[in-house]
Amino acid sequence: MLIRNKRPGEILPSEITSPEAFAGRRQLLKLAAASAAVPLLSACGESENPSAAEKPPAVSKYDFPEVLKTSHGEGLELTSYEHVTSYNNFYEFGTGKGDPLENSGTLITRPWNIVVEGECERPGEIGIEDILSAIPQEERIYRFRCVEAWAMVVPWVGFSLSELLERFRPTSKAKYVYFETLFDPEQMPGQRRKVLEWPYREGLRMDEAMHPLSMLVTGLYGRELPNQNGAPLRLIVPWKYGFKSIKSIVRIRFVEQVPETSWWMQAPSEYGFYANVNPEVDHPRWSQKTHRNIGEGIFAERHETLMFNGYADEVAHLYRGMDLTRFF
Ligand SMILES: Nc1nc2c(c(=O)[nH]1)N[C@H]1C(S)=C(S)[C@@H](COP(=O)(O)O)O[C@H]1N2
Ligand SMILES: [Mo]
Repeated sequence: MLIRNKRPGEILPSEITSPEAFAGRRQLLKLAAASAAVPLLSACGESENPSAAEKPPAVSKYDFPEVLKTSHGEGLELTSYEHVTSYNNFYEFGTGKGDPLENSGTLITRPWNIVVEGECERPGEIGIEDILSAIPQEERIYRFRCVEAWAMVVPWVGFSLSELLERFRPTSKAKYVYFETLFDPEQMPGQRRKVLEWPYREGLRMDEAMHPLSMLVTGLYGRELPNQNGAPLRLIVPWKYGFKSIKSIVRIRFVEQVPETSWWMQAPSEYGFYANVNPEVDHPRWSQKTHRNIGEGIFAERHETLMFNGYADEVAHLYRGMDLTRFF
């Protein structure tokens, strides 16, 4: 059974997975298995290619050779795989940008279950393997902008958050969605020190969560999501600062009241609940008008940051009438 609901049998696998999706997934696994042999053959040719080190690792069972590619992000220059996976914020593995790559090998991502609870008709639990087989994966090139004024352009693999949430039938009382990262100081050595209140917590207003651009991510560059980027499942909300994009999610809760979220709790004058990318509202300690792209070097020309990170046409209506200097 794909979703282990509290009332067994309420959602049948056939209800949530089309036969096409099942067949498609099997096809993907076959393709992945076939290409798993390729690295052996091509390994000898690798020395001819000086950029080999910048390439993603060999295909694994969880890679996505056949994702549907959306037209989003066309014309944007991608940040290299190497930069996306080596310059990270993931305080569970240390506060330095290189720490997550170095320290996240201890995170065990299979099996991995996500509890979905709160104001919904069908609370339950779902495993990452069931998510991968039941929900078609897409590649979407999104800009990603950290509140620290650096940015990346990444070909994320995943699906709209709404696809998962709808399966649990949120009620009309569900005004916000709350997310939690795994808490396990054995696997996440950064949690042995209280640099943040663990577990890492985030939240979205319900209409933000149901917006098609809000994405649950399972991979990048067509490959399984590396641990340092939030394996096996993380959020990406492309019009918000990066801290909203919570990694390694184990709990999702529909709630009536605005939830407490990690950086907002930590420093409410610096990090708001909304955290929409907004060049007009500066962080109290630095400007948000421009950013640099990771990989271009610290002396490269800075780029002008766009309202809602360039996604204003899609999302500005969510905030009509709101004072965005107050609700930052
Ligand atoms: N659990 C958890 N999620 C997190 C963080 C974190 O420290 N812990 N850092 C956030 C911040 S500040 C940013 S900018 C992004 C970084 O994502 P990336 O490393 O994939 O670029 O993850 C966000 N999600
Ligand atoms: Mo960030």
